[in-house]
This record gives sequence, structure tokens and C-alpha cells, in this order.
Amino acid sequence: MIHAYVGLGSNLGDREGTLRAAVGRLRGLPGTRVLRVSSLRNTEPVGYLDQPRFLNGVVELETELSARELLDALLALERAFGRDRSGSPPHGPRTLDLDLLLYGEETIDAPGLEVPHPRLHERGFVLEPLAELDPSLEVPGKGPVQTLMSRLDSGP
Ligand code: GSY
Repeated sequence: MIHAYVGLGSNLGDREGTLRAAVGRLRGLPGTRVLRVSSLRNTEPVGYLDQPRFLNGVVELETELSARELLDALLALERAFGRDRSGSPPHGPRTLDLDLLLYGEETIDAPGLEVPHPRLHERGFVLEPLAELDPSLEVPGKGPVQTLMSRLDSGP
């Protein structure tokens, strides 16, 4: 069993309903158990600013799926909730965003699959809910979540 963390995000439609339903679907993945869900928080968009506020959170799970199988399951869930990655701008509004943030202590750099998530350490909307679940959680190659968060607070 591998311990993994998945980022949740939505800024279109019934954001909370979508995120709660997505967590329900994660519970149904084969060989997978949802351990904890962080609180959901309203966050200002980062990167592409001209879009609605997001609702963000994090799910902690344990799974027998490989990282690739888990990623494929997350992408399939995004599509099931109406996300279309083809036409819309890559950083634009989305009904559901499921990011594979951490997969055990593994570092993976394969086509379409990068773990830890490459921007995790610089995103408050991911670090905050991760720290809520486990402030001492280590991001491989970057350090503990709490330290990464304090670096964000003190600026570049
Ligand atoms: O990769 C996540 C999508 N995303 C978000 C998000 O989930 N939350 C916030 N606050 N800003 C974001 N910008 C992008 S892209």
C-alpha cells in the first residue's frame, strides 16, 4: 500500500458539490482507501488571474494502484465531471481539477507523470491543506510542508 495525496480544485458550477462527489468517487477506486480529507477553502486564482475563485482541498489516501494507474483514474474522473482539457486554456476555469501531489516518497519524472507535483512547493492553496493534515509531511527533494509554507509567507 502506498500513501498518496491528491489535490482537489474547482472554480466552475457547484464547486463544493463537485469536490464532495469526486471524493466519493475516489472512495470507489479499486484497492484504494480514503484516509482523510482536509477542509475546503476559497482561494484567489494563482497564475491566470482573470477567472473565478477556486475551492481547494487535499485528500490523503492509501492505494494499491501504481502512480500511473492512479493518475489515469484521476484524469478519467475529471472527464466524468465535465472537464475538457482539449479546448479550454490550460490554466483557465475548470469544473474539477485532481492533481496527483505525492505518491509515497517516490520521485517520478515520466511523460505526463511528475511526482511530487512540480509546482506543489510554491502553491499556498496546496501547502495549506497538506499542512492541515500533516505539517511534518516531507515533500521529496523539497523538505517539510510546514517549512515550505513559511518560505511562501516570507516572500522570495
Ligand atoms: O492546478 C490547479 C489549478 N489552479 C488553481 C487552483 O486550484 N487554485 C488556485 N487558487 N489557483 C489556481 N490556478 C490554477 S491553474
